[in-house]
Amino acid sequence: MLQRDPNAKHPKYIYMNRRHFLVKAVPMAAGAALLAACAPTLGQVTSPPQAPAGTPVPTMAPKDLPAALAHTDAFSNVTTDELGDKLNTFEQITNYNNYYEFSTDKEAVAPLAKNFVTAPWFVEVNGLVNKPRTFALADLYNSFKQEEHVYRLRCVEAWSMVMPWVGFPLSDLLKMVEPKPEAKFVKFVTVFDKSQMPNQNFPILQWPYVEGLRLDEAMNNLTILATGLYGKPLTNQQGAPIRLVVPWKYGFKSIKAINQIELTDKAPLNTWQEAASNEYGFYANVNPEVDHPRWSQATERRIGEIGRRRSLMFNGYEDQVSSLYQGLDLRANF
Ligand SMILES: Nc1nc2c(c(=O)[nH]1)N[C@H]1C(S)=C(S)[C@@H](COP(=O)(O)O)O[C@H]1N2
Ligand SMILES: [Mo]
Repeated sequence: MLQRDPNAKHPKYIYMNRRHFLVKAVPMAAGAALLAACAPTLGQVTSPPQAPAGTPVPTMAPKDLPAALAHTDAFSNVTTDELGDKLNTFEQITNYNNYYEFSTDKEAVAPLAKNFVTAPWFVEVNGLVNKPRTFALADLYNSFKQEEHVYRLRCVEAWSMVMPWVGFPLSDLLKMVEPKPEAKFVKFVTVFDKSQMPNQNFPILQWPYVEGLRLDEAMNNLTILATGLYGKPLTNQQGAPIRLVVPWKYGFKSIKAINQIELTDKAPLNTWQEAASNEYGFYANVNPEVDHPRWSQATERRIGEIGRRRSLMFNGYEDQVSSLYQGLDLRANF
């Protein structure tokens, strides 16, 4: 399995698990089949949702986001977050990315994702809802008010940035599809497109990338679907055309390039949990008191700063989210 190494510029691959070792050793097509066979819960191969028959092809391309934002306060020219921390620059944010579908080298993601085609794009929302619906990107731009949300992003590898996202509360979308009473979790899936995402041809992680939230976490005001950054449409390396941002959780929860959202009654097995369940859990709340088995989570490196700063409980969003976890053992539910 792939192990993260927070100190390495180029992460190391350490194959410790026999199943993954075998997968790596066999030819690609067979490897993919073996992976699917070994993991029936996640092995289901999905292709990008197509437009339902009769749906007009959307005319709005990602470059038209600025038009959709014309009547909103898309970028307010703020320079800090609510704690007074300076925003990271557009250049910093878009040239240091975790996006394993393209590369495990953070600085190689941007050039490799440059030509990723994001139009047309559809997001299928289904599962335990009264009104399942496939949204074209233009529907998502136009149906929901796009606003600026300045959030800190804290990676599980102990680096962080401050980012001015553009997006809308996930709760707006969920209310529209009407979750059924049995719905307790939300599962998110990244597009599966081996022709465009080179590493999806290799068993580095289990593809497509999957994430999950409890429904109440998904409904929290802080949880957004992001469509832009610094008042512009998302760049490909940031997860264009639409990605999740959950600022009080480690960055791996903020799944990129989403094309499926499913309401479920069981906690989805997220990709990093599947890769190493002793190291990455379902909750992944930022918690300086619970270390990663291989490194401390007490401090972090803010990109652009010298030295380290102390990490904050729930990444500094304790007031807004601690009530979600009342009575939960945060050490056991890491
Ligand atoms: N599909 C997908 N989503 C992903 C990842 C990934 O590899 N694939 N990496 C995650 C991790 S570990 C982090 S820290 C954030 C990084 O987001 P950024 O590149 O916009 O800073 O994206 C998350 N979302
Ligand atoms: Mo991360």
